[in-house]
Amino acid sequence: MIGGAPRSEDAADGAPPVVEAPLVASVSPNPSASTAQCQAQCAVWGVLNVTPDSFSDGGRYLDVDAAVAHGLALAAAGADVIDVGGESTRPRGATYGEGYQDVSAEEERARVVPVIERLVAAGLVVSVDTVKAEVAEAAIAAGARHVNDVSMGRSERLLEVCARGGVELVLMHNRGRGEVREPFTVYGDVIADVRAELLAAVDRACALGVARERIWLDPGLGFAKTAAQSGALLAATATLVATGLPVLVGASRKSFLAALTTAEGPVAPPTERLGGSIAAAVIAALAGARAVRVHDVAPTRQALALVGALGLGAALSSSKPDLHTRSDEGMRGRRPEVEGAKEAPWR
Ligand code: PMM
Repeated sequence: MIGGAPRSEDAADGAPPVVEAPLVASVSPNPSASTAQCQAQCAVWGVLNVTPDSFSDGGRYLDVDAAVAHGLALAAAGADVIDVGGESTRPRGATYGEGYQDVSAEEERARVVPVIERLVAAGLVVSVDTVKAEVAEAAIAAGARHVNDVSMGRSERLLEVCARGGVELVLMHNRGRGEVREPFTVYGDVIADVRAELLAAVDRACALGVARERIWLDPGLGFAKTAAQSGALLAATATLVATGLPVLVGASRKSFLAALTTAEGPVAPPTERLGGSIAAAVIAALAGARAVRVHDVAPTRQALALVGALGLGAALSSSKPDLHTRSDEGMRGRRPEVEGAKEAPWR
């Protein structure tokens, strides 16, 4: 059964135990694939939302003990990084109605810091999913090694905190607060525009002291994008990989997976989108993504192990870095302008 209980407790379903790392194939079906190439190159980030209202798991891990237990279970299922978030990013609009609830920095910090401290103490690699400098700073002090910023670097203070902390920074493409409506969803060419806006954010981050080699790109599937736009971006993952920066893709359980695969009638709820989620992770890995952010770690891990075992994925992608080609010049250091859009209220 998909959904219901956290996937990391899948063994309770009677499923055979998932073979964990090392993800090195004992056979090499692709004769040109070396042992190194058979190593799975796509890491798995497990989602841990310490929120009452996230779209797929809201309210389940608000309690510190429950959150820590789930983080440990995600790691046991094979997650390389646990991404801890204390504020829902659920976009407002037709799909999720009211969407996110604003959370003060104090409240968000109180939700995530005790969880991060305990996961770090247990030896796990932790990311904090936040747009707030104060939360990022406290999370880094608690041992977080990555800051996952779904506002694409809107807060200069957060970028400075990341620079000082020397952490890895994920810049996720976004506009407004991810509302899936015009003007946010208006693109000339969604793939080129997302790439250009991300690279402009990279420049802003670097100008504030973040080391370029610590920056990751994320297309921000489901944020300020229609289902078709998210699908197009997923299919074009290689375009971001070609920038030479590591790419993280978060498609897990998102509504576009259901929308693009449902001809008529109601779409599947988040917990019934496992097939699409795994397909999306494999598509991203085959295109060279370096990590996928998922709820269902064990089955994703197995799917990516197959990609690695066949010698496919990032190890075989031979794309040359094309960061800052001339066409990006105009975007450097600028924030993307979305006509008619008010400055979004990220704090
Ligand atoms: N999606 C969500 C939250 N944080 N972070 C990154 N980097 N990429 C994503 O696609 C992303 C994210 C929303 O999903 P959730 O509510 O299940 O956490």
